[in-house]
Amino acid sequence: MKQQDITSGRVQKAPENFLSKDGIKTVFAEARGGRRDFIRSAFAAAAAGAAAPLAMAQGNPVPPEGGDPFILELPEHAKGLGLGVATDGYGKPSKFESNVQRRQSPGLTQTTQASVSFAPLQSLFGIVTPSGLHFERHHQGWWDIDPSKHRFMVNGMVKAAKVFTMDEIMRLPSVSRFHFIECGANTAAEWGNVAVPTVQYTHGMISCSEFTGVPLITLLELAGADLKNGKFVLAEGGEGSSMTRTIPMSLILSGEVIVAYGQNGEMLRPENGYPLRLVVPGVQGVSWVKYLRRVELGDKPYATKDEAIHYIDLQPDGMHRQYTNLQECKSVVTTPSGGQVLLDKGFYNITGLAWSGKGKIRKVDVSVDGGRNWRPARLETPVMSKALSRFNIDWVWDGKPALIQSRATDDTGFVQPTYKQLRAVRGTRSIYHNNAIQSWLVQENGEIKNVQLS
Ligand SMILES: Nc1nc2c(c(=O)[nH]1)N[C@H]1C(S)=C(S)[C@@H](COP(=O)(O)O)O[C@H]1N2
Ligand SMILES: [Mo]
Repeated sequence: MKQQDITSGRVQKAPENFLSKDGIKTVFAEARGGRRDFIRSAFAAAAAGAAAPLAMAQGNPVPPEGGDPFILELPEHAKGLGLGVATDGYGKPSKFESNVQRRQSPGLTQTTQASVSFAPLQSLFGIVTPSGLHFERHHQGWWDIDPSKHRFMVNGMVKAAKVFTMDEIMRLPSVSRFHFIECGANTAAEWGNVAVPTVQYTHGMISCSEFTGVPLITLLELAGADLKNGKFVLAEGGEGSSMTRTIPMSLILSGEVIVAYGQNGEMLRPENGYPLRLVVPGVQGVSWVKYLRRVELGDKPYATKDEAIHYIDLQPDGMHRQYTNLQECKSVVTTPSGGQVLLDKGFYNITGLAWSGKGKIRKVDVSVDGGRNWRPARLETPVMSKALSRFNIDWVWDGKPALIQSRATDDTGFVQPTYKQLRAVRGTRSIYHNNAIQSWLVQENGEIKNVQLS
């Protein structure tokens, strides 16, 4: 049976019971008043709580009436002996976090061997995607390749073709850098209309890691590459998908393109290309060739299948745009977001992610009234080039319907467009490269829905 691909853009309605079944519903702690009140009452509660176990330890087991037993009574873990060190040697998340998972989108036909999994953005903090939650996109399945048998070849316009073992690559000077990777098809289904209910499925084909490896320029130089006449590099993956992409030399000469073996302090995960993948900062995911086995230096673009017929954008005039390289400036509020529920009026931290394939995020504005008024969010530091940036902003919900949006601006001055602005330029028949402003509707009952404003 042919696997349904994200690229078809066909969508299904999410099953009615989808949210609760999926364990996505997030419930917020009750909090009243503004930020200062909120913080003050939080401190007061903590101070009251701190005294209690001491009092109990001194032989006063009677909790004051109405007190919270979870702070007043000594729990099992305060009395017994905890576990010894984990014997399997590799730590796992708490069992109470088992709903934080990569998932198949309900907007795509469900298959037994799925080819896309989405990262649970609604559950993540900061900018680093834990490696086990990194989104996945496999054109021909994934493999766990024996690194001792993996080879990397540089050929084409070079003095002599050169083959590297992993050991040879890993003794070369390395760099470590934080970058996002976004599939060109991220947010694809939303071109038509609202397609999926949660941020995991609207935006979950993005992840951010610290990658470690050798700049591709170093490996080209070692092979005696003709850097004057070589204009493009063909990158080729080692598994059966014939994943080949053209990378312009301009990106490689800057030293930004990395032949990476490391991800978040350890070797790449097999799903993400172990033992070697290309890191092409700012460029759509498809160019980040996994299981990288060869680069060829040439003097013109290669027009491979994945750039001639895939990852192209049908323009309003009927022409196709090919070789879309940079992922343009984009952002999304990850909490509160679709599928979550606000339990009560009062203070909430609105948080989200912003990124640009062209460089750093300069600012993120947030609106809670569908774009009529905007306030600048706080950007967490450091703000890094072609990496995710985390933003936060205070909000006091008055219990009335609210439309939450974020709008990012990058350091080139590019401002993330509305759907109206994007469609005015790109038309409506695109699949890839949707960077429009996302809207979340907070309803009076606290439930949050994915909506599009026309
Ligand atoms: N060899 C190989 N490289 C590949 C792919 C693939 O299927 N095979 N998929 C590409 C696509 S379309 C994307 S979006 C990213 C996904 O990387 P990830 O699975 O690590 O998230 O890898 C790219 N590199
Ligand atoms: Mo992709």
